[in-house]
Amino acid sequence: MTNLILLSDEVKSALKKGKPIVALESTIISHGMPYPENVKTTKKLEEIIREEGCVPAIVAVADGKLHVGISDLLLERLATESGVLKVSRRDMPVALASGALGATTVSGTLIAAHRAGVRVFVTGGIGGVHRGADKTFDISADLEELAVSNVAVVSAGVKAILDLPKTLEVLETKGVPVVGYQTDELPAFYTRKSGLKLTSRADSPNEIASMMKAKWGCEIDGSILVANPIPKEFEADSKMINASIDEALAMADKKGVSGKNITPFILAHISKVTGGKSLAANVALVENNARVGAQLAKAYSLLT
Ligand code: PSU
Ligand code: MN
Repeated sequence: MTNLILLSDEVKSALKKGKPIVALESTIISHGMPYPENVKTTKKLEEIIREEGCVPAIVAVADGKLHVGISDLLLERLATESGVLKVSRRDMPVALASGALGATTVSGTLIAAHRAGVRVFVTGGIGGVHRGADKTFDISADLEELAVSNVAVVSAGVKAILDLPKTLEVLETKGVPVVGYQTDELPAFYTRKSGLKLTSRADSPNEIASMMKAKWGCEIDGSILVANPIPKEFEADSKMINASIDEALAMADKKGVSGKNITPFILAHISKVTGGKSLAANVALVENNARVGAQLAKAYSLLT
């Protein structure tokens, strides 16, 4: 593997011993949550993953390297510094060559996890086809990377800031199975239901692990997207969430926010409008994803 990808000692040793590893993205730290909730939540995710017997591996760009597993100091920098780059596949060469500090999106994190041989990645929600994409052509690079990375991604579905039916269509085209975890429906991030039926469901981590083994065993490259609904007790009120999404989208439009800035802008605005209620839901759902992701990594390591 290239020396541009730097594995922490812990990740290196886990890979050698066949100990299960769970990758985590860093855009959620730098651009998805405010300080100090971002550090607190990340520490909690790492704790959950360790409790389940796995090694957590945060992915980020720093000092010209793509890191898999980072120090507490680097986590603190990602959480507090301003001007941290948001790194998708497009931004990776620029971020690496400049030596800047960069937070990896789902697509940037998949690039690292795939190459390092980390087969499970936990996040909140993936990027997808934006509403109005027929005019803007705004489709997240996450979908392209899911198509080619041999990594299962555990998410709480797709956030309703996006066009959910179009996102499912593109995932089908790209050959990415979306597996409902203990559900038949695509969850909508803050809420458990979107009204969109999925074509596959799994009720245990072992079932998903078998799908991973089957897919990659047939040399079909690409991800399996696990859609794990937010626990009922943390579900947000869908009326409040939808109203705040509409308001955030209108504000982004009015201010002319576009490109890579639009998703962070909308997330921050929703959090502001809901008085932190959306943030609480966000924290709860990623923690839930970390638990399921770690169980999946364990199940997969026992199968292979
Ligand atoms: N969706 C969320 N929360 C997030 C993101 C998406 O609900 O934090 C972040 C992820 O890092 C994702 C990125 O990969 O936004 C997608 O950005 P874009 O829409 O610019 O592709
Ligand atoms: Mn975009």
